[in-house]
Amino acid sequence: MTIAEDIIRKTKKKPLHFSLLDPDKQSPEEAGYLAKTATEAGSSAIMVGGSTLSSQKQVDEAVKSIKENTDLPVILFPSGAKFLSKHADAVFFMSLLNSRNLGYVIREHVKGAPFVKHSSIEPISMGYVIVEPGMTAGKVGEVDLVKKDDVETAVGYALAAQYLGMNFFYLEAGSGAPSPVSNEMISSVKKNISIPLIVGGGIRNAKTASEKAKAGADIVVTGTTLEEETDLKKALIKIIKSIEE
Ligand code: 1GP
Repeated sequence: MTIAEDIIRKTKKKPLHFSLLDPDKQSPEEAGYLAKTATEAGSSAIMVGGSTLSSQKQVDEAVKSIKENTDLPVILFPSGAKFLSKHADAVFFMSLLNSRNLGYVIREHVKGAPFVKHSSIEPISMGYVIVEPGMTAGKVGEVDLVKKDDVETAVGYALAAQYLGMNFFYLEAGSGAPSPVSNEMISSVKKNISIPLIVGGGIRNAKTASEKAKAGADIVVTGTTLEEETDLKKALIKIIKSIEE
C-alpha cells in the first residue's frame, strides 16, 4: 500500500492530524525532538516545508534528524524544486492553483519531477489553494487570495483539483494566520468533493481544531503550535483528541 492509499484509508475512519515542521524555524536537532513529541502525542504524519527556506541542505538535515526520531511518514511540503530531499518518504506534489506565478503552478514541478523519479520518495498529487489572509505563503507564492467568504470560488478550485486527478486538496489560511479558514468554507468544499480535504493555517488550540474537523476537514495541520507550546505533548494530545472525537 502506498503512503497516499494508507492516509486515504485512515481518513475514512476518522479525521487525522499532521504536524508541519519548517526547517527554517528550528535546528535539525529541535526538529527531531518535535517530531518525536508529535509521534508520541498521536499525530499521523510529519510534513516538512516552509516559504522561506534557503537550501536543500537545510531540508536534508532536518529530514534526516526527523527520520531518526519517528516512524511516521515524513512528507515534504516544498515551495520549490530545490527543496526536495531524498531522505523523505513522500512529497506532496502540489500545485499552488491560485498563484499568478506559473512556477508555483507547474514549472517548479517540471524541474523537480526527475529528482522524484530517481529517488524513492512517493509523489502525492495535491491541489493547494491559499485563502485570506494568506500570510507569508500568500506573498511569497504571489497568490490571488480566495476571499474569506468566497465559498463558491473555493468550491470551484476544489472541484477543479479533483477533476484534474489530484488526490488531495489543501485549503490554507497561511502559517500563523490570525483566523483560520471558516467552517462554512470547509463544509461547502467537503460536501462537493470526494478527495480528502486538508485544512491548515492559524489552528492553535483544541477548540478550533475540533471545529475544523467537524466542519469537514479530513486532515488538520498545525505548525506554529509545535514551535510555541511550552508543554507541547500535552497540548498536542488535546488537539488530536479533539479532532478525533
Ligand atoms: C502552514 O497550514 C500550515 O502551511 C500551518 O499553519 O503554522 O498556523 O499552524 P500554522
